[in-house]
Amino acid sequence: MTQPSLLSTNEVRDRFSKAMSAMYQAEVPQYGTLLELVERVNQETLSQQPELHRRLEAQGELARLSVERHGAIRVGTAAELSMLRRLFAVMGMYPVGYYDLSEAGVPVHSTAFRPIDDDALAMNPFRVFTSLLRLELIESEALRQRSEEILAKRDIFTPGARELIERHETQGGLTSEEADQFVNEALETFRWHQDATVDLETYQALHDEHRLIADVVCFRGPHINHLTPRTLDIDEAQRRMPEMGMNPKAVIEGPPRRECPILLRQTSFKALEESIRFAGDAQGTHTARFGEIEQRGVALTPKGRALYDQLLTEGRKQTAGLDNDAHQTVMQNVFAQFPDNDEAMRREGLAYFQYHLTEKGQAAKDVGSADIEALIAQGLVEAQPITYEDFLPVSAAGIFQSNLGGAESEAYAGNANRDAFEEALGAQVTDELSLYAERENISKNKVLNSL
Ligand code: OOG
Ligand code: NI
Repeated sequence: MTQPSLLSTNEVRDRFSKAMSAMYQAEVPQYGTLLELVERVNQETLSQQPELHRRLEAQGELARLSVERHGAIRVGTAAELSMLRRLFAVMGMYPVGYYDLSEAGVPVHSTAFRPIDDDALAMNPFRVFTSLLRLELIESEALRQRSEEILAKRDIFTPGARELIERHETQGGLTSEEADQFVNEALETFRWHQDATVDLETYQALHDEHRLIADVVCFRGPHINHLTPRTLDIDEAQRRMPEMGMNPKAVIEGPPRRECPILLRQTSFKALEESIRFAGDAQGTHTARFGEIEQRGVALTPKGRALYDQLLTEGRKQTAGLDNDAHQTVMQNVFAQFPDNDEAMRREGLAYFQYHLTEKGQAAKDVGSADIEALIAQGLVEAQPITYEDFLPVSAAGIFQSNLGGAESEAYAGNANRDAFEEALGAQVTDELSLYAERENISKNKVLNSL
């Protein structure tokens, strides 16, 4: 008998991310409006900036632009987190990076499940920012216990999803038909539930401790709380949000607008108030789901990141309470210290680049030089910025806060615990910086070997 042919994990992820987007558009119609806005702004930006168009096309970024998005979920137990790790592996998504949000007053720590290889990222870079609630940080012993009991009773995965995850693991993949079943079953985990699993009183008690605790503990599953398309001009998209009926958060998070974008800029429309039926039939509301947009730039080296963190801290001291325009002006002044051209960032070792042969380089043979700078100067080699594929803890905290409606609180600060997170996950998280460094090195060696 011939072996059934197995689908690539990239294909499974692509199907899943599209199904997830369709589900979220049906659940949160404003997300559909946001996609329209981003699509329109992206088309306009590309036609106004032919050079950007050319560069994105050459880097293979254009093809993925319309499918590119990230989502976020929050779970309550180690068992849920480690099963999610296995679920995401079916789609070629692996835990990258450790984010401590306790620093910003949110009692969670997080990772991003995402593809890693160049090919996988080029096809569909779908990422899911995944947070684990840290019950150990909750002050009230009674509430902590109550939360643990409630969480112990739920299973956020369907039996079908569990079975197909195991099949993927033993078979080394899924057939096309199994993949479609998997997408349907896995989607159930991320679906919104209008019915809470607890009564209104319990919800209120948890909510009063921290809104996020109620969000994680009181429902059958970790509903996807936002999906985020990638825009090429976040300032323009933010400006137009109100025209299209969306209420944007006060400021765009991250670095200011630049000629050569770095890392990640993000903004969101505020979470919607949704009606909920609580156990015992009481009606109430819950606010959790929102929409976000992001603009991505080049990944920074540890040196670049240190400079970013330093300037961000300086900027934040001056921006408290400012509106977006004033906030961006302050940030632009502060970030004037960060070189704003690719060449300078590369030479100063601030950002990661991928090296390619130019057409001239492809025609050249046995150049016999191992000096990348000389090869660039001769027009044989070109360096292209590597896009940042990860997240930023301070920005993530800003996104959390604007949607939790709370002021920042220091109650949980200083509690990074990567070991505990990895133990819950059942695996180590990959260090994101080592991935960029590796991609840069591989491309450099490939270019040098071929000349
Ligand atoms: C996650 C917030 C973080 C981002 O883009 O930084 C995030 C959450 O609210 O669960 O998605
Ligand atoms: Ni997000």
